[in-house]
Parts: sequence; C-alpha cells; structure tokens
Amino acid sequence: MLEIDYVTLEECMENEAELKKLLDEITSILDKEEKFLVLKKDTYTIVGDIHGDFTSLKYIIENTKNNRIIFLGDYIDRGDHQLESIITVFLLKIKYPDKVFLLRGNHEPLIGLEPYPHDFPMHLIRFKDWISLYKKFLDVFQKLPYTILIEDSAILLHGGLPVDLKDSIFEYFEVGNPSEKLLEQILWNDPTDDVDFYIHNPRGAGYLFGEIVTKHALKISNTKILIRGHEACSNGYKFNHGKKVLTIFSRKGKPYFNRFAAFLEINFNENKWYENIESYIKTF
Ligand SMILES: [Mn+2]
Repeated sequence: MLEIDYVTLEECMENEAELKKLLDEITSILDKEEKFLVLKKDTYTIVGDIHGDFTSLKYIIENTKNNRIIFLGDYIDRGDHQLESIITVFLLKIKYPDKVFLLRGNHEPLIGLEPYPHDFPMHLIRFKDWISLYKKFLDVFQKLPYTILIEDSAILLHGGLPVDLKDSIFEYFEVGNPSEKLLEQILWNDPTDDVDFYIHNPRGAGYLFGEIVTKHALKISNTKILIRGHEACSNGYKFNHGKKVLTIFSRKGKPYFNRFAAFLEINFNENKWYENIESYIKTF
C-alpha cells in the first residue's frame, strides 16, 4: 500500500516557494527516467483520467492493494481540485520513484496543442507569481513519459496507437527522439470500431485508429492489449477491437457525470490474465 501526506490548497498557497521546490524535485526525478519505459511483468494498479477529481484519486490510493501504480495522464483541467490532484501524483512519484509512473495526457499539453478546456492556469491565478509557476508546470509536463511497455503483456499510453505502421516497436514509438507528430497521436488518438485502418479525429488532433493498427502494434511488441485513458466511459471502462483495447476512466463529476469510475488492479504474472481481464477491473 502507498502512503502519502496530502497537501491542501491552503498549504500550497502559504508556501509558494515550497511548491516551486517540489516542481524542481519532480523535474530532477523525471530527468533520470526514460520517456518510453519498459517495465517487467508484475502487479500494477492502472489509473485513467483524474481531471481534478481529488476525491476519486484519494479513493484509489487508499483502496488499492498494490504498491505499484501507473497513471495514464490527464491529471488537470475540468475538476474543482486540479492543483491538489497534480501535487498528489507528484508527491507519490517523489516518494516512490521506482513504483509510481506518471504518463503524459493531452491535458499536460504539447506546446501549441492545448486542449479545450484548459482551465488549469485559472487555478493558479490566486498565486502571487502564477505565470512563472505555470511555466514550471509546463516544463514538468514536457518531461513526463509517453508510453510504457509491460514486457510480453501490454502497451500503456494516454490516447492511442500511432497509425504510421513500422516493423519494430522501437522504430514505431520513435524511442529516444519522438517527433511532435508522433506525440500528438499518442496523446490524442482514439480507437474506433467503424473503420479498419484510420480516419480523422473529430477532436481536431490525432486520428481515430482501427483494429488493423491495434493488431499490428500488439504483434510487433509481443503484447496482448492496449490500456489507455482519454475517453469518458459511463461504466468507468470500455473495450474496443475485440477486447484488444481497454479504456479506463477514473474520475466522476462534471461535465460527464458517468455512473461509475474504474481502475485496474492486475497481475500480469497470472496465467490467463488476459482471458480474465474483466475480473481485474474495480469500479466505484
Ligand atoms: Mn485526454
């Protein structure tokens, strides 16, 4: 179980210098981490979009039995407690750098490709030096990893698979030096069951990718499933592409008012984990 001392908004506001120090600390940790991470098969808690829903974030941290946790991005925008949420995941990463992994979402934006709404800066205006604080957050976001490969098991990322097919997984994910175009797709793409290959995305960035893309990526990476966030689900999760894509959505409240939120508690070492994937999904 992961233990954390939560920080309140009032504490952040009283200690603006401390908050900046925390952002420097997370920066130095992320500087040491690869942006395309390869992790061993193990037990993991996997968490989808939080979008400032601090209540759900706390619920997951306090109710998961695992001590390894992967977040799929989108910590900020939309909810009422964005600062508390992002500070909490940063504190977790600082305390457990080898057990907590923070993927980047499209709301931890690429410069020039900000989503709408992007109301996080409004939550910082109450600080004296909010512009430099926001710049510091943007610098941290640039350093978040964009993809996790769980060996022989799963690909984890925020949005979706790139539609430019390549022969090797390292080439496919442009490991070492990903282009802006590739990052846009990883952070913005969504799966579709309506076309086989790909089509433009009504979000205005990235593509909708079909089952051909998923099958190709799983084959070259020797994995069974893509686990991603990025889309609201009324039950907290959904499948696409014949259960080869699992979407996890881990927050509640406005503007979606989904009935349930969900997270995954999975042991990739268990036999037939893939056949029994639904039994690892926890809804609340
Ligand atoms: Mn998203």
